[in-house]
Amino acid sequence: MPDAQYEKLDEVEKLPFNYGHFRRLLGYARPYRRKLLLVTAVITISTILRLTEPYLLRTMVDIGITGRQPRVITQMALLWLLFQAIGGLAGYVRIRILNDTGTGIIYDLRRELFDHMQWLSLRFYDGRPVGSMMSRVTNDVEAINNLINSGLVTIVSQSVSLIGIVVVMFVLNPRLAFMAFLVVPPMVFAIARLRPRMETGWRNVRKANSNITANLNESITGIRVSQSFCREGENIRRFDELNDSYYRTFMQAIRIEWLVWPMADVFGVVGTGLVVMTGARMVMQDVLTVGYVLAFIDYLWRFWEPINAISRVYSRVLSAMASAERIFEYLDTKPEVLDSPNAVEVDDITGGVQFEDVCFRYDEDEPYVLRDIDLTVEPGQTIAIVGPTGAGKTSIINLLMRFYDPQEGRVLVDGHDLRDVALASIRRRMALVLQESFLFSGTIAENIRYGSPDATMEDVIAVAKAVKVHDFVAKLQDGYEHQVEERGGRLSVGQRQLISFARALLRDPRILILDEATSSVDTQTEATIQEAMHTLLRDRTAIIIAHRLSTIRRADCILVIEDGRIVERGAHAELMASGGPYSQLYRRQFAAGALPAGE
Ligand code: TTP
Ligand code: MG
Repeated sequence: MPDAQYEKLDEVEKLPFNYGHFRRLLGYARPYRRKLLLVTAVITISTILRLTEPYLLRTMVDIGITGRQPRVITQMALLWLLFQAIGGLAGYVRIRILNDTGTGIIYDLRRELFDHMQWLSLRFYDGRPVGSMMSRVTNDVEAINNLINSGLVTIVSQSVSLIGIVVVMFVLNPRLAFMAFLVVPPMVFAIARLRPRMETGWRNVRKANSNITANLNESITGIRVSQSFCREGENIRRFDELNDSYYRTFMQAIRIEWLVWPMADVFGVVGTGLVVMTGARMVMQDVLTVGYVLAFIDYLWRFWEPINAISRVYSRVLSAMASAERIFEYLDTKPEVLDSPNAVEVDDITGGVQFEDVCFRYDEDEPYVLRDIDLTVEPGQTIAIVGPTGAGKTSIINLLMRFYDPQEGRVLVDGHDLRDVALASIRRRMALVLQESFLFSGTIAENIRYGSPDATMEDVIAVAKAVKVHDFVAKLQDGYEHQVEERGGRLSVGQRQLISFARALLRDPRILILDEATSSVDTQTEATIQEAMHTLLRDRTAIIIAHRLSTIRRADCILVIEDGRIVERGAHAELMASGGPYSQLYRRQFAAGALPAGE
């Protein structure tokens, strides 16, 4: 994989915290707002109860101990126990509800993301590593759960705690409180200065993570090629680089926090020192009792806890924000190929296909791969497309399936411009066999039934017989229930292709599109496929990128494509007689012994 495909880490240090994304993220919590309100209430109550502890301590010291009233000591101890018990119960409720909402939000978000990605156009997929896309649906969504599950609790409980403490401290003694909070402004200033770096830091961590997944995916998928070319060392080197980059970005992001926590501690100690000094003097001047000063110092320590906790959670919020940004980027990508608002539903089609002056390129800054393509296929006809590799044959099919829209010209089916009809209603009547057949993990029967879920087992067997794959399947131990591994791993390429034929045939399409793979079959299978093709083509419009002479000869018209243009068209005999590009191609490709027996 060229390194350019990996996500670039940000070098710019200042990127503003995106409140829009934050609000949008909160939107996902909306369906759970009742539960979240309940949690907030529970957390608030237990936090407030905890805040009474220093005051219980004060009462115990000033009234119980100094005033020699043992009953007050017992009362305070019992109260304290009770509050602890309530706190424990609140904790249980909190964990239960939050796990529930957190997982619920993951569920919603993943589903939305997956749904959306199912509709995205191929152009979206063209330029992105699979692993990096996977990473958004897995890791990034997970990071958001982290935010909800632990981030939210911390933020709510610690904010309540913070506000409570500040209020209590000022109520207890404004002068001491003032001393204690002298250190807050410089601290806030320092954190505000560090924030942009923290944000960039966490964004980079997510990117580095996604690069690892992208590399991993490709390494695993391509392991055969890697091993056969002895690229293990090089692969390890590349992975090391990415792994290293993750290590570095993470350390960079976390380094700032190493600064923040001790800094908070230092500020805390200074504040406490000020309070102890002022408090001691006030006790000696009989302005304040010892119990108050003790309670005050206790509150002050508790004051730093939320500050610490919130600054720690802040990094998690930033990390989740980086993830949210990545998720929203996908959600905001509109499918390019989209039904127009007044798209016509097509009931049935007869199967006529037309290309009118079509020009097409995959990317705006790349050259055209198809130029001035004009062609008409009458319903029921078979058209063969031939031409050298890279000529644009598969691209023609990509347009006919409307995987992409052409930049110029029109593609019509039954006289409807593909851009004006409901795509599903047309695709329903078309079937495509790809150049590289793709099977899904599942049984053979499930794979054949992929495009026609309602088909019965009899139908499945009938099409399998028609394309001559039944005998092979019947020989398998578990027959049609045989598990095909991912991408059809346990089947031969030819077997996979036959199953793809069956899958296409079962749909009984009006227009059948075949992108034949040349090399993958032996002569035995070749003969089998020829027979299968015969069945496949009967009574339908067929557009076939053909490498087999038998198919080509049977075609009503042969199109010869070179360099994105149709250079010749006509029936086999005609083209042979004219001695043009086709006859040359024919001689090169078929006459040199590649001709199947009997042709
Ligand atoms: P294809 O249309 O794939 O060429 P082909 O099907 O005639 O070749 P083959 O016989 O080998 O299957 O490609 C035409 C050009 O378009 C080629 O230069 C590659 C480019 N291309 C893309 O840029 N993106 C794509 O997704 C495809 C399919 C092709
Ligand atoms: Mg091709």
